[in-house]
Amino acid sequence: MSGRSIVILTGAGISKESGLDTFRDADGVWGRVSVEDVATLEGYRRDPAKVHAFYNAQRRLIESGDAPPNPAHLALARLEKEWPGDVTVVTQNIDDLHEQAGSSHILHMHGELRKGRCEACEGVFVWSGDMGTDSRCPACGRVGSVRPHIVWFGEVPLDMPKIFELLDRCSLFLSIGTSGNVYPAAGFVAHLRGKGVVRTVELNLEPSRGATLFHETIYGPASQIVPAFIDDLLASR
Ligand code: BV8
Repeated sequence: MSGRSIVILTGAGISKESGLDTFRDADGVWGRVSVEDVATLEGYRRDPAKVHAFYNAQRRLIESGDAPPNPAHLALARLEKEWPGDVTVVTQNIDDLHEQAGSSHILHMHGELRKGRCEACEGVFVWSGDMGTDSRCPACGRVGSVRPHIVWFGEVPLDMPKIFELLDRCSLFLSIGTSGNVYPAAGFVAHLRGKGVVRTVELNLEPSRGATLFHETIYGPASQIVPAFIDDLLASR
């Protein structure tokens, strides 16, 4: 199996032990705020200030350093460095904990908290600090057209052609910290079942909606089960 490429899908569960809330757990985000209000274009059009405030609070938290990468993020960065083949993290997460941990081959299919996008010139740019309806686009200078570079429900995820190209040539697919509720990410494992040659492994706190589709499943806190799995994988290379 050595020298073959690996694709790793991550979700909010990998960042939970870093202090970032998941979405659908009992103490999750969607229990406190309405998806329609803050994670849809319609909600943004209805009340942009509310949506900016929602993401500004999350951006402040990751910029504060109070939510550092945990051993699961660090283990994936180690795998990228030591595995004799390509390792790509395809994350649903909008935080930058994979980057902070040292991973460099990362695709943020749902966008990034630390980027903004201009609805006028379509420029995408790094953004730190709060964003608001009075923010100016650093590319075209317009005020009021800057939005979070985040994929809301009903919007097209980023890098899909690249993601499917990587899935179609990988020999190992890991799914870490995701409940398998959101498509198209939740459909990746089903896409791979027809491929035969791919080993698929779910590493999560509890079975996801797609658990039965995986060849192997390992349950427990990511900061414990992911480093252990990566150690075994590297020992077997
Ligand atoms: C699209 C950005 C078309 C905002 C997000 C097919 C069927 C049904 C519906 C659809 C479908 N196709 C499309 C849809 C509609 C929709 C969808 O999937 N709806 C669902 C809810 C039914 N999808 C879309 O609209 C997508 N767009 O499909 O366009 C298209 C498709 C393909 C190609 C071209 C075009 C856009 C979806 C993106 C929406 N934006 N986020 C923000 O982040 O604020 S989604 C949001 O959910 C986050 O990105 C989050 O990451 C993602 C998934 O959630 P999870 O990460 O899994 O988090 P969750 O809380 O659910 O689970 C956490 C897990 O961790 C749990 O299992 C828990 O047990 C575990 N855990 C907890 N603690 C730990 C742990 N694990 C390990 N250790 C721990 N310590």
